[in-house]
Amino acid sequence: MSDLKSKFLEVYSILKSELLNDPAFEFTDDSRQWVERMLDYNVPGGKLNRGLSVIDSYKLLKEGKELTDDEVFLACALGWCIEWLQAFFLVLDDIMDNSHTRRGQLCWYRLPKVGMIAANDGILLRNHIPRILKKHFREKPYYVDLLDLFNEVEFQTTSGQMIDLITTLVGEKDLSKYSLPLHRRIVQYKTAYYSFYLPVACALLMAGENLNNHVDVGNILVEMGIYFQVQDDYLDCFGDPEVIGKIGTDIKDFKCSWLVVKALELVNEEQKKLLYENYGKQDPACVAKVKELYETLNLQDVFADYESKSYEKLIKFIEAHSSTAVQAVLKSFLAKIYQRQK
Ligand code: DMA
Ligand code: MG
Ligand code: MG
Ligand code: MG
Repeated sequence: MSDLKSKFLEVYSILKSELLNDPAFEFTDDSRQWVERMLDYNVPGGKLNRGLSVIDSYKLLKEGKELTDDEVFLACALGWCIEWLQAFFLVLDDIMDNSHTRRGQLCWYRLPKVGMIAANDGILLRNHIPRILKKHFREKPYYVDLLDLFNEVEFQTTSGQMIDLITTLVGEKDLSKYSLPLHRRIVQYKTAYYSFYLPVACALLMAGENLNNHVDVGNILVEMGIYFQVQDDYLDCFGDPEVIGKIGTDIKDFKCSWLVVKALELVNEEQKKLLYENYGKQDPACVAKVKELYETLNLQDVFADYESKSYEKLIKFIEAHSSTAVQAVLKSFLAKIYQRQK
């Protein structure tokens, strides 16, 4: 494990122990154990890309200057706030998407002892973020901006989840409304802001920057986030569940996935009929027919082409940016996700 990652995990233990001894709540042994188990199950088990990116980005913005222990701790704490936010969204997303597994284990709400307590656990995860920020950032000049950033991004993500979910309303299942602009709108809001803009924005605030002066960076990160969610949609169908740690649900959930949008662009009349008849059905035989159609339409190749074109386009955007430190931040982020398998 890299030094940075082990340092990052060390900070998790510290933040967790602070939350488990929060004087604002009189914990009993039972309640403390519940929260500890819930945190360990849902917060640290992912790739940690978002969280680690805060420290990476901050280092690059400091252009090689050695960070103090305090700076490393604070960047890690902000990274963990993003991981907490992600855990909050995922616990609830898995309920709403009726998913089975996440990060190689049963979804939290699927554990017999948990069930719908997971809804409250999700809210608790969300409530931990301002507590971490208050404890460690209250005296910082950028404290208000941090709170505002997390609030804005949470609102954007929740709004994205809302449009993701209302496109699949039972009784109104209509593939003819699925298009690239609708897909783009959904993924921009549900994924790009919290996964890409937020880590870099946290690093910029820590470095004393005003986010209003970095709208261009935000625009590039949103493009990167859209590309990242197209990969997620692709892996939902074509990824290896053993590797991605989750079983895809987009076809049976009638999701406005990039794959179905591309399929709709490429089908002939007969294939279109097959798609309309089988998309969004729980029956595994219907799901299999849709997958077969995706293969007939060579969506793997269509995706590979999209992936390399997106990469080229993003590199061009990045290289047009005036600051080489910012370019380094963005390139490091892109390198982490290009051709990812998980
Ligand atoms: C993810 O959408 C978005 C959020 C805010 C969790 P998704 O349902 O495609 O994610 P996953 O494939 O991880 O369930
Ligand atoms: Mg999901
Ligand atoms: Mg979802
Ligand atoms: Mg997905």
